[in-house]
Amino acid sequence: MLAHERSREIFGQARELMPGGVNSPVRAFGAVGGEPVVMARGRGSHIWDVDGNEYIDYVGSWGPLVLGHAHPAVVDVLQKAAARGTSFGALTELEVELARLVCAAVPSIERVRFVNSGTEAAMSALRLARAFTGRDKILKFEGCYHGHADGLLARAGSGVATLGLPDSAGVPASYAAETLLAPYNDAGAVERVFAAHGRGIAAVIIEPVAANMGVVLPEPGYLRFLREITERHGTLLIFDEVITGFRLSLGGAQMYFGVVPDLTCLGKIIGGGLPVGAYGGRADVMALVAPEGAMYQAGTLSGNPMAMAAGIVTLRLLSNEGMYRGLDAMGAALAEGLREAARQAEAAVVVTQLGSMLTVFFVEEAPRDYASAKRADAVRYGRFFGAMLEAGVSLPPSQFEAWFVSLAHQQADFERTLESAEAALRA
Ligand code: KE4
Repeated sequence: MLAHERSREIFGQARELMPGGVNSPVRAFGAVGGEPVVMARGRGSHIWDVDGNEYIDYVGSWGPLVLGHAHPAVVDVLQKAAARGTSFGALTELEVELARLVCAAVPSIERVRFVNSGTEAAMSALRLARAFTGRDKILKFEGCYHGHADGLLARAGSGVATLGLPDSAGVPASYAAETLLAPYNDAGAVERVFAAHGRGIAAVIIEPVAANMGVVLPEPGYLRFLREITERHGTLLIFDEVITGFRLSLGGAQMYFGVVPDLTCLGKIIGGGLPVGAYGGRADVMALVAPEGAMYQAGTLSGNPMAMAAGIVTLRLLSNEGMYRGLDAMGAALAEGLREAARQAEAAVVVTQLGSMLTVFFVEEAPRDYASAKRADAVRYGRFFGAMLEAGVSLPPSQFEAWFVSLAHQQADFERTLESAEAALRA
């Protein structure tokens, strides 16, 4: 058994000071049982907890660390940026540089605004869509998570799904009433929503590859269908690429699938591990954003030099030839290895994977939406999680999240992961 005395001591203090002892619910291990492990440092594909235990890490800070922990180039630019001053509340050249990289890479983005989280990006994109169309309703999909803005917590994924919360307390019914819902991958349901509300829908927002109910892929033609039905109704299509942006390709899921939305939300990777978010898209839509237009959105640390510097070096490294081929190959090999481990252990699991993100579902067949994902046996996932942690492999503490492979992961990591997975699945 790994020693966790120091973790236990620190978590005890944390619980007295912060709700659940954490600053984001999923970190509390509520869905997998036991007490959270307190982490101390990371390097490459490995992290160490406060008791000195070492883990192969597949959480990757929930997506940002596609280069791995403490990448030397990222640490170097951050040290230099900090020494020049961490924030000015004024335009800096770094914002221009990161904006140029984002606009050049993401097909839908002609103009971009940086904010400090994915939540802010999605919240602002929806306000912008309402400003542009003059309409109030939005359509989101069950099991998708777009951050914790009031109107977006209806049957959300991620921590809301993990904790089995119906939605969130504190959201006025009037806000929730403006949010329409449909199951993922169900074109008929979307047709019916538009038949009932068509001209009143400002935006459809979707994770083009769902990752907050576990990784669930869009069925062939589904994204194209959403592009067409929104165009027909003058509704804006918003891709929430906070996870998939710069994860699935330099142009995200929209480049991978060849479907271009009107607006895109970004986060995670573009900040290189620092707090960041962004929303961007058609120039005529972005022209409504203050101070150019009448849709207000602001932020003290928006575009701050530290996040910009880390984002720039990260995107530059990702734009090198072969980076995504490498990430995709590792993701596919790990997924196939996990399927083989499950066959050897005669365990009923399904591994869904795209690029360097995957989920091990404790179900009989691959989920296609939230209802089918929720059939997964979260208790068995919890036991699997605990056995893997004990073996020195850190997985997301929820059945409804994604594993992330980074460019820092090595063959030795995968071998140890697969051995541990077969043993854990046998048990
Ligand atoms: P943040 O506000 O957490 O930066 O981004 C919200 C968000 C928006 N859109 C998508 C598709 C997201 O996945 C997220 C945040 N993801 C979760 C886990 N999948 C962050 C982890 C957490 O909540 O602790």
